[in-house]
Amino acid sequence: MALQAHKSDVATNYGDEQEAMATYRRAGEERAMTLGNRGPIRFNPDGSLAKEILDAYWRCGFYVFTGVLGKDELADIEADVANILERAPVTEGATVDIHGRPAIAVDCKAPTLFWARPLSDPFGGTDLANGRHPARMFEPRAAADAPEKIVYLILGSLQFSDACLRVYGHPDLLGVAAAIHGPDFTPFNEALFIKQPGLGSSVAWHQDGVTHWDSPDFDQGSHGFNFMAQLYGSTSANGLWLVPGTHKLGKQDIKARVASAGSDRLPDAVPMLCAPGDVGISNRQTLHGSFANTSPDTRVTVNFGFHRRSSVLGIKAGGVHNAVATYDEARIHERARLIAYAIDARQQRFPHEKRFVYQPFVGQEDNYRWNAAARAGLKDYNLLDLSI
Ligand SMILES: O=C(O)CCC(=O)C(=O)O
Repeated sequence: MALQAHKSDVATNYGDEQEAMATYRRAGEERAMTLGNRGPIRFNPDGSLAKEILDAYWRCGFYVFTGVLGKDELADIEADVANILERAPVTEGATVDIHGRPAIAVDCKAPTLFWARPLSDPFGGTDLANGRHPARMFEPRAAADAPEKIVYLILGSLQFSDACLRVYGHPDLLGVAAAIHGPDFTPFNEALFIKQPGLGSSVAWHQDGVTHWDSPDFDQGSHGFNFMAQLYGSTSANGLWLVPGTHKLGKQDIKARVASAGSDRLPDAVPMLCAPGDVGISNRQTLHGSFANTSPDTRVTVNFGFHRRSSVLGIKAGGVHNAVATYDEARIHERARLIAYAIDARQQRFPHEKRFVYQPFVGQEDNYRWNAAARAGLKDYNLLDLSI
């Protein structure tokens, strides 16, 4: 499977819903631009994150940081994603890639490659992932010559891409994580979402998080956030949509929202609009989803999340991304070594950039130098994802 050119002239559209979708997208784009939740990452002289950014993030449940990744870094990511897709099994269940070589990830124990029929909704209305995607999305018809199945999601993605690992170690993004979750923030998981033109499947409306909804100390930050770095940008047609403010409201009745809308076009949702190199941040409790990509534009999202330590330490969790376990300090530290490696990998590639100081690993940096042995040690690292 190859990464399609950034722009393609796909001949798909949204079928019977084409007109309604076009109107919905235009209205959503207008609403998105009035929210006041986008701009460059800005820190105060004392290193704290600009208050307007924090306020807007907590008000809306998401924010778009503009211009975070430069051209060189985007080129690195593009090359890695193309390489991953070229090394993917030629079809689901195959053990070789398109060139007959042993395919990537077939020997992984942890979940990695997720396949779906082109333009389908693989999760909506199923019990998968704790049944958290209760309503099915509209499934437009794919072109007759489309492949039977495509890879649309890759978990444990840092073991396959140094470029994604380096994004994970970005000093300003880690600074944002520390501002939101405190300096001892912890990892969640990492993924690549790949929405190819005329193929990319939908992600049905959902809220992430399984553990804290009924907790007595539940609050708007209980389940952490995801960064969403955009290789080619994201549009109202291929990008994530979110319902602002829902991260504060507890578990939403998604079926009822869809029923009252009369379709999967939730009326108060807005798209996360990004240029190449922009990085969205989305509170995992915010109601969100994305539509099948019938547009000519590819979306590749380098997705990675963080938690505050108190949301994971001592918590019995799992079942969505890996085995059920109670998370102790040792488990968190072992999983957080990815942050230490990422910081070092980034420093090697961008030596003039300020190196982020990750508080839980201060003094241990020499044990986490990025090299071939460290890379080999990342195999199946996502068995330890902190999945709350
Ligand atoms: O990027 C997408 O389309 C879906 C992302 C998502 O659902 C998530 O990160 O939880």
